[in-house]
Amino acid sequence: MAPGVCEVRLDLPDHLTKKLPTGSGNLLSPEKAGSIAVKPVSATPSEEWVTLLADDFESGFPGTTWTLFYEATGPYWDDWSCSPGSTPPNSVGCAAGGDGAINCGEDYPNFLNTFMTAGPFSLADSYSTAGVLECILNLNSEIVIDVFFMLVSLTGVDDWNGFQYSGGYTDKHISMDLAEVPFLGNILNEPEVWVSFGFRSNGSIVDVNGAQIDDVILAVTVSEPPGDVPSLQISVLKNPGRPRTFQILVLVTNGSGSAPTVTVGGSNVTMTSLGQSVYSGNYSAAQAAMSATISASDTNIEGSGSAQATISFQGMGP
Ligand SMILES: [Ca+2]
Ligand SMILES: [Ca+2]
Ligand SMILES: [Ca+2]
Repeated sequence: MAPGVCEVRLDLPDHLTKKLPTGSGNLLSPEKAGSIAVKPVSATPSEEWVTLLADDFESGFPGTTWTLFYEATGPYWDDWSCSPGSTPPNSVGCAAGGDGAINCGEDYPNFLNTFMTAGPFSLADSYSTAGVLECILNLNSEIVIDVFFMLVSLTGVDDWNGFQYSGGYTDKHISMDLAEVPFLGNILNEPEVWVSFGFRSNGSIVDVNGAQIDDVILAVTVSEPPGDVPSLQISVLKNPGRPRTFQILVLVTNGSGSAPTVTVGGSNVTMTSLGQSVYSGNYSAAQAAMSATISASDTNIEGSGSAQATISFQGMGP
């Protein structure tokens, strides 16, 4: 990750003022959203993408899409004309609306605490193998202290997870991989997903404009379901120098897309992707152990698959 970016998990404080979007039933079905001819920047031409949310902020804000959260009477996220972005003239700025709203070129205030959220969006209608949340970010903020957030939640109320940014960014394309969301992991195929963008400042030192975003896109690829449960194959590489330390390799066919769950004698082993549906993790057995049983499992839309393997240390001596 770039400097000034880190993973974050937070709840929205209960005391914030909440302003609901106009209208009701703001769930955009893929059919409805499919008329928006926008693909994520990271899409390759061969993939079929379904856009669940695409907002260039040229049709009013917060409209029927966004719920606003903010301290007392503001300021809060609102549309304005400031940085050109990729779809001028409008973006949304973190202090562009409400009491104490700033104009383009002015400093954001201390103690700003405002979020814009949208959802729920269903990622479960199609079998999704990839998905992204993206936007264009312009940011000037006190480094580390005053931060912009890009978040997702499975409840829409709390447990927001994602990334925080601080410092300076100009027309920066940022994205979150929905198969690897911080703290949540793979959220593809979740039936309800909310997205949020936020900004917070502390009691001293501010900068010009704060955070502005444009061209928010939430999109997933669609493909045929796997048709079968995952199947897993375990291989073990022993370390000749330390015979009870071994590397576990798991090949997953029809997998969920995230790392399989692997345990040895009930202890979890952290698995990382080596690509090509192969995952790797290391385990050290106790010196007295005569054998170790490895269990691996994974779950896709069709169900779960698992595999077991037992390796023996007999005859190795202490
Ligand atoms: Ca507005
Ligand atoms: Ca725009
Ligand atoms: Ca500050």
